[in-house]
Amino acid sequence: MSEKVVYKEDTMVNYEKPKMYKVILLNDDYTTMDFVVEVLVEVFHKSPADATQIMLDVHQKGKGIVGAYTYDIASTKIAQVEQMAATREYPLVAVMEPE
Ligand code: TYC
Repeated sequence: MSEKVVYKEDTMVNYEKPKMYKVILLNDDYTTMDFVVEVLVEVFHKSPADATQIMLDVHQKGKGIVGAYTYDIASTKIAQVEQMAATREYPLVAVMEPE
């Protein structure tokens, strides 16, 4: 006797990859190099060596990609950069753009 399996409910599965957003750090003339490295380590979980390399790259080129994240995570990290910069009165800015 053959048996048929019937699922009571269909399950919708989203196979789409989430849209990713690049977080871009902008150079300025006033934020100290040490503070930028501190932000990259604390907010973006970079190693001190990677953070230093990214900071120098931004310093030389004017801007640089820190990483790519989902919209919510990128927004949160940008707000954390803004908060840390405001507390220390530095003009450091990070922005995001779709990948
Ligand atoms: N240009 C800054 C200085 O010479 C250092 C700096 C690097 C600032 C990266 C911002 O995103 C930045 N003190």
